[in-house]
Amino acid sequence: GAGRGDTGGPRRIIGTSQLRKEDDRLLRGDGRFTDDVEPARVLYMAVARCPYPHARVAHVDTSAAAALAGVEHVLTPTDVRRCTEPLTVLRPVPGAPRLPYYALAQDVATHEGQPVVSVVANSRHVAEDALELLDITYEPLPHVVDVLAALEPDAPVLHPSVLDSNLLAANSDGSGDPDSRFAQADVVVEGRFRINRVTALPMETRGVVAEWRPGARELTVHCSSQVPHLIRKELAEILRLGESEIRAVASDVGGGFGLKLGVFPEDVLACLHSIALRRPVKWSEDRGEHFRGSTHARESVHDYRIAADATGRILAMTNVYATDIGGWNSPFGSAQLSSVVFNGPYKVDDGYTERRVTLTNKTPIGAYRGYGQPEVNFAYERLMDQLARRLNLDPVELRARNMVTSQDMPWRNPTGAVYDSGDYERCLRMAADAVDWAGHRARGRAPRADGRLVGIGFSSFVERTGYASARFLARRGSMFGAHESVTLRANRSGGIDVYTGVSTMGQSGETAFAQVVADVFGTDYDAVRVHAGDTATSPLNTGAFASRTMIAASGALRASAEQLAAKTRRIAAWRLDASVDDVEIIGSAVRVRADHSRAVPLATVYTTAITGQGMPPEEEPGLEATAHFEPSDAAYSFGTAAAQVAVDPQTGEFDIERFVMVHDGGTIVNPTVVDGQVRGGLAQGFGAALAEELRYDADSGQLVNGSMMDYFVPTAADLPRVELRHTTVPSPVTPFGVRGVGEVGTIPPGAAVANAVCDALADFGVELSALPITPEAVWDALAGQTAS
Ligand code: SMO
Repeated sequence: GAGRGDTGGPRRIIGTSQLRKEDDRLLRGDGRFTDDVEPARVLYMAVARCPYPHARVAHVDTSAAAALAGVEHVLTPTDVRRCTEPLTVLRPVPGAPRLPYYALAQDVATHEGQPVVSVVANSRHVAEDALELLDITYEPLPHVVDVLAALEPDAPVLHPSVLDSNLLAANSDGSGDPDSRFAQADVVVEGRFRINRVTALPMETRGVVAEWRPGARELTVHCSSQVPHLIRKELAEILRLGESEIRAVASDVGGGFGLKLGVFPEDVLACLHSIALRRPVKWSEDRGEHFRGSTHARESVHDYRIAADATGRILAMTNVYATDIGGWNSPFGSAQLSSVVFNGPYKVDDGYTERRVTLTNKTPIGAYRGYGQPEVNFAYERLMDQLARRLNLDPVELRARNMVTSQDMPWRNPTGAVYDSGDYERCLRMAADAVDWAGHRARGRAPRADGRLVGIGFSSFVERTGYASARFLARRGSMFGAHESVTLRANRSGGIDVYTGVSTMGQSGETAFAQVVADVFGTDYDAVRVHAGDTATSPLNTGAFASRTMIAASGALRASAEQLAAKTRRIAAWRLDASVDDVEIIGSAVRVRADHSRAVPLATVYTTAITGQGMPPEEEPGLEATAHFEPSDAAYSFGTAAAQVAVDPQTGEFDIERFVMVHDGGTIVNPTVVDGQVRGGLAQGFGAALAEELRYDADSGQLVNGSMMDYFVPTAADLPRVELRHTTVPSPVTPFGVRGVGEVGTIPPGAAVANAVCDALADFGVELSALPITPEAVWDALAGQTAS
């Protein structure tokens, strides 16, 4: 509500820790997630999935299932082929052919968990019982689940009608003359780094409620998505409908993390059932389905090299890698940033990356918080420590010597990424001071009384956040652009309603958007209400990913708030018989600057505009503004994390005793929210660094740990305490100087912890090169090594 008293002077709301607007409803259980949507006459869908990693679907007989009491409809591969187009990819891998990926497997399924038949019944139980009555004949085919084995000439080929190997696409990028720099180098460090397959594991699994009203020709699709406007466009294409016939709504989203980008098979199936039945159809993914049917992340094998001179100056860097995409091109393509920022925060002029996007008989890999950056950070930061050891240099000094400096920026890396601004070395020094790096070096490597060895490791990083379509997307076949948009609408209670297509998935958009509007407009934070995630009410936008929301949306929020404020002041000035330049908006009123007794409540101004009664003669009625904004480029968040560990060299067990994260996200809109975003990302980063790994059995091709019993995700009790510090160098390429903060926490934990363990065990010559870093992995690395 609005109507607050005057607070007596201009104040900034940007930069303050306002309480989150989302929390009241979430803490009271009043959130509205997809599974909370329960329309009258709704029916429930269940999906039969291929149990093999690779199989011909030879025969499908649905008659017994269809005959079960309570079953209303069954869809077969043939039905889907007849009435849909293949699933679209929001961000195609450059050079990749389009695969015939339909919502139900056609002829051949290429991973365990791929949907084959779907059934709708009057309850989920009946629908699942019907799955048992399906008669599906599978002819298992040879499979390959290892990303390097999939590239061997004798590997079974997944999509022979389109490709004669499993190489979906090869992409290379770079500049300079790295080969001759390697030839001239005093020292070269290199290694093969294996990155584990993990899952984003949102608390809310995927889900969809589709409701087709034939008379209205309107398909309403509630879904748990980061990108409702893109879902609408994709569904229109896949279902052969017009966009105006589809309304996509994402209310509360219980975590997205990149997984909830794009249309998945079940979204299409629920829509098809609803269109056929003329009744609402609902599907809620269970956790077992989630592990097999929702995209996985990260898995890749990197061959990295760094060339340096005798002083430790980096001469060249290369990253040649195979990245697993699973059985199909996923809804969001493959993570791109392992190539784009392969050099991290270091000044490398000569370098290249070469990526081989590889098909395997596993669940497709899609986007996940970090989008390729945790992977390469692990590799280049492990190599920086190895380079320091080879040259007998302090790893902190080696890093500092090679970092891009604020004088260098804007600085273009070998793939064309332009680092905007920042003081990378300052974050490194702050982290080193925080963990008393100098004291640690001086103390040497003597074990503690309990025999444990103490190590400290660093990870310096950049995170590419946001992007501009001109620089990043042009000519790459992307189905989206780079802009954000909002509509602001004044209401007669004296408040402002904000409409955005960015859904609410934990990133606090409602809070931050309201802060920017209140700040720019001059009204109270409580007077601004944000309505998120409905394509029917919001202007066409892009969505929440790439840590981009504030970078792009704050420009639209500022422009629309300025427009709305200008008209508000014109109307108020006319009513107050004052000049526009002499009035200001403060809190819930507009007043004359020189005489605060001459004021008019905002509710009165808004009512004037909405009724058109008492308006200045030249003004049109209405008080509403829509603005679109595209940032000029990406902004790079940066920082350094430092981990202190104590390792038992007898067992490989280790404790993370301290973890310091020094981070720069530019101008901070809400300090509490930024802390929460960084800590949340770190929690996922620790999970992937220390424990999480989706394992497939090579012989059977089965996912062996696809349940919450077997896939270890850390809880708060399992995580180290994080000491978080911020610097705030404003970005010159974004509104207000903001940088993205959504994904940054996932990047440094793996390298920082691995470097700390290797520091502790330096006398044993241990070099870790795979994630996750488990006690067993440390013990394996110790085996056969003896202290020097
Ligand atoms: S992987 Mo993020 O949602 O761009």
